[in-house]
Amino acid sequence: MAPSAVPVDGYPSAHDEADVLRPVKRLKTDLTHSRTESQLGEDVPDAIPPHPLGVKPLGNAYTAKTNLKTSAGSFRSLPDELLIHLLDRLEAIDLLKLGGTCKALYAFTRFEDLWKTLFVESPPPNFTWRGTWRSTYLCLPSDLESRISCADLFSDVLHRPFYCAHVPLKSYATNIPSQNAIPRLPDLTPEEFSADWTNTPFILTSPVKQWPIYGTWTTTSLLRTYSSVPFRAEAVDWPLATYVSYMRNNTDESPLYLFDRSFASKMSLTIGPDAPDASYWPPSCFGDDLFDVLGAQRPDSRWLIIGPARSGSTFHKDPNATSAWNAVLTGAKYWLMFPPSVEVPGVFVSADGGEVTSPLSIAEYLLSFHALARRTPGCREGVCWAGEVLHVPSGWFHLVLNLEESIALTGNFVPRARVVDALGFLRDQGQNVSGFKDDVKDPYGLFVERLGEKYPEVLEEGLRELEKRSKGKRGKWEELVKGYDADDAVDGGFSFGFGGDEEDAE
Ligand SMILES: O=C(O)CCC(=O)C(=O)O
Ligand SMILES: [Fe+2]
Repeated sequence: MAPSAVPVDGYPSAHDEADVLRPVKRLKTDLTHSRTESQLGEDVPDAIPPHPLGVKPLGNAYTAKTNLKTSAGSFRSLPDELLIHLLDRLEAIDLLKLGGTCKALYAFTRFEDLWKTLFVESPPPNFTWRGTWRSTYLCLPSDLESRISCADLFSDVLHRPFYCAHVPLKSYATNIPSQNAIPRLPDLTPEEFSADWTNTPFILTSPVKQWPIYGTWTTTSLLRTYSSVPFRAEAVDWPLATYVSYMRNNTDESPLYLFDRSFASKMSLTIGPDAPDASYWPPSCFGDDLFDVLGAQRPDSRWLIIGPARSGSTFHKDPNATSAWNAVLTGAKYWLMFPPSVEVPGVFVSADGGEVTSPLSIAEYLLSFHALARRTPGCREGVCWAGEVLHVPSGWFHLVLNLEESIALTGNFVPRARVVDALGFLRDQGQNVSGFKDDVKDPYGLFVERLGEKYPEVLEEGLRELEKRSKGKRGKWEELVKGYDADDAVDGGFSFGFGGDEEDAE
């Protein structure tokens, strides 16, 4: 289903947006010094523009004299969520026709997510990004894009994503309580990291500044060399030039995030630490990466990350209990983190702890849960500025918000002191193990075998520790059910006990 070249949507043009890239309003990026909160730049509360079609939040319907939805024929009685769900099944031509029947359906059929779905399902060949999914999908010059006022339409389903796409977010990264602040250090030695820091988030302020690519990689410089190279951004593979024009001119609540695992070959990069012409190398304090023993069978472990302000990563843990480092080359990232043992407000984890559901966008999460998250014991927060690298310990939950347009590199690894986590995850959470190719039938067995060949003492120590942990868990369970009496249970008189008198006396 390829869209025709210039379909017009039946409404006169009321809007005249130039079909060119908007010049980017960029904050000055200081590549050499750490910056402070006050340098985050303006992000003022009155920066939210009116909805382009004048749609208002649902609550306003209760005092309004007219409501456009009431003239939407049989559609008037459908809840907005259901209406969007139905519209999501329609082809472009049907959306266009339906949108021509009344103002309410005009507004609903203009909903950007509908057009994003159509675009992802069948992108027009040789398209140009035109600022919205709809005009891009329809190859519609912006001056033919209509803007009919729908000021008497009240819908949270239509208004909320628009609000979330514009509500200022930078303030969430300010006034971090001192007990939450992620420690900032110039650097660490491998010994210091291994002894004290493998389970603690921290920000290193110096190692990245030695990388040859630091200070030379900017969006503009990358465009000079790689503009036609396709990179993966979620569901699409776009030439860098297309992604950058999208990144600089979109109003998505959750902007597409360039997250490419094959960037090194696409960009012909050499990665250190040993290569003399390396473009960059993992910061040395992280020491040996034990997943290296998996060779060609290791899951992907490095990514190039590019995104506009407001893009980022919703709450997750990194795969296979790996740790990670994340180096910011340009821009700044706000990190919100929790240790594995903490129940993160607004995040629901499957019973086996493997699957994380956070259906909320970053903006929605921050609006609804940030205050509570900040008060939750264990919460860690920090801003990682250009030239700095943040450590994500194995098993820690993290949400990341780009405070500015950012370029970053990340690497996942298994440090010696956390090998037990990777062993335990591969052994016990098979259904959540990810990233191994299909021909690897037994990731745990493979890791044990390869680790044993190269680092037998590390394997031995890891397995010993794993056994201790498993016993610990069993021990806790046995202690917990100590007061359980099978006969009582049959009678329905089950109760947990907290140990007998003898234990109390001990
Ligand atoms: O830069 C980001 O959005 C965060 C990426 C991430 O989750 C990581 O490096 O572990
Ligand atoms: Fe991550």
